[in-house]
Amino acid sequence: MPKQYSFKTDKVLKRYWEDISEVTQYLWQKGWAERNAGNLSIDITGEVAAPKEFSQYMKYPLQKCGKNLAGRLFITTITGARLRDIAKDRENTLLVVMIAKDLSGYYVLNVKKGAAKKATSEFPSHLMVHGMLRASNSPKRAVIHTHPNNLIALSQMKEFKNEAKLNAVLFGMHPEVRVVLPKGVGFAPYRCPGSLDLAEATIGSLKGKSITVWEKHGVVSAGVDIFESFDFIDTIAKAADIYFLCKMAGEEPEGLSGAQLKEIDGAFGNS
Ligand code: 2HA
Ligand code: ZN
Repeated sequence: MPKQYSFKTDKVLKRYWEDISEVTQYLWQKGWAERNAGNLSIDITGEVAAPKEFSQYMKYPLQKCGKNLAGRLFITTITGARLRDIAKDRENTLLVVMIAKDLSGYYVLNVKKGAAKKATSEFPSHLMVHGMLRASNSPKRAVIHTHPNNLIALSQMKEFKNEAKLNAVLFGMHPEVRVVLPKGVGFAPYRCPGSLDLAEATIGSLKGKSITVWEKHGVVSAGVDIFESFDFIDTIAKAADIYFLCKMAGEEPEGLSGAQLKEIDGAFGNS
């Protein structure tokens, strides 16, 4: 492994690995990361030096990538890697990649040339989200995709397959949803995993928000760091859990009233 970008020897990268290990263990323990499910990316541009010469690195083509990502560096999960393995095997689960200046592809900086290790299958979605974040000068740099059971279940139900109804049920189940995510969640209609279509549906639904639900598939969350990104998911997953706990008890949850939500907005300064 090229030494400069090692998650073992580089202090900055090691620190990221520690944080990523912690959060991916949570995802696994929550039951949201079966097999190789889920993936993540963090924009680390400026935190580790970019290489000047690229001949020693493997390059993979990119279908589509925003101009504002040219030359930027990211940590991403490797396609097919198990999130639960990151804590014990950083070298076969995480990549450091740099987007080529001409956007023709991305270089893999931490793996020997020839070792076929590509970025996550959902890289198109991750890149589009990062492009959108940079375009709006957002401080957010950490994107997580995972499969929270009860949010996926909600997105399977006719009743909740639109943004307004999904937000209404989630806001109603717990006051923290309104506190933590006053703009609510997005809703991206079903598209094939890994596709550019899904990436476009993702940014279409994520505008102005921190998290979106992929119909019948999972969520994509963007936070200032991986912990915030996780917290957004955890907050709405709890709301979905509460909804189903009531249903399993044979009851229809009452939900918070409009007046109660308004009161929260006033108390927490939500605009
Ligand atoms: O990384 O979750 O959506 C595997 C997936 C694809
Ligand atoms: Zn997925």
